Amino acid sequence: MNKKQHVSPKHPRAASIETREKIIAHHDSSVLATAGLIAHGRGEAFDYLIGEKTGAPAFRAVKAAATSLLLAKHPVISVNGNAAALVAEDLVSLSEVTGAKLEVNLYYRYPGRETAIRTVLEKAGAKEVLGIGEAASAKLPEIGSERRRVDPRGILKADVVLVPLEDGDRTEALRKMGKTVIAIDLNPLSRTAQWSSITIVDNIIRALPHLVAEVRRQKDMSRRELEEILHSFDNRQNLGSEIKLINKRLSDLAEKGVYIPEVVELYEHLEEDASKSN
Ligand code: PTJ
Repeated sequence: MNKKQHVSPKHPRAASIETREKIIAHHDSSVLATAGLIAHGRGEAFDYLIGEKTGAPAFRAVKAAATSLLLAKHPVISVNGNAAALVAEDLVSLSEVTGAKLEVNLYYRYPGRETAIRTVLEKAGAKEVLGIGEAASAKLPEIGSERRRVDPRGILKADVVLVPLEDGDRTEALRKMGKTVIAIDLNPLSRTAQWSSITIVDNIIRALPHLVAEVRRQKDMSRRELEEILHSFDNRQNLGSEIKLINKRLSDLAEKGVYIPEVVELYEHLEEDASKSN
């Protein structure tokens, strides 16, 4: 059991530390798998690379994802430990605005985790949660892990599945079954990001509110307008733009060396002092 640390709101990384505290607390209550802590750290590293903000390619993917969910006949939101820990309320809002079902689907289906996640979702307002216990009675082909267990009312019959923070195997299997897969993954190089139909390279904490807002914005659009949005989206190209964005950001940073304004100022003062003393 971990003791919650007090985080000063003045700390420059307060939001990031608060998120860590949340993740740790959910690990203590079995919502989060231990590997979920590692996955979170990997996500943080990629978030630094994209500048910890939603970039233009991610907004394009959010737009296409919203359209895809609105056009779907049987949309499903797959929920794992990290997603439930970080954005339970937003997942429920997304389910409400799109009519998508919420289904718990886990890599580490250890005793107690499914029900712990269901409790978190229900506390956030979910009326129905699929994929719990015997309800996950169907099996996806060619997957070695517990992720293969799905609910016949949910992922099995879904035409569009949103998979936040995945491991690539299931995304690959779902695509091979002809389903549209929307992923939210900070790593544009992950197998999930590469296999998905629409990849939102962004932190799930920022991406989900954008997605909910975008669905609301598109709700009154005609079917034709929606189909045009999907038609003009190219995931391969968009992933390329995402990698270029990281590349450019790193090149710019490499030029400057430091980017924190106070540190830049400090260097300028030191240079001034040095030139005065020469
Ligand atoms: O809850 P379970 O049992 O289903 O297990 C979930 C984990 C996350 C442990 C499992 O799916 C896993 O091992 O995932 P990976 O292979 O580590 O992939 C997780 C991906 O999510 C990585 O590419 C991370 O960069 C990315 N990621 C981590 N945090 C975030 C994120 N993407 C978006 N938002 C985040 N906050």
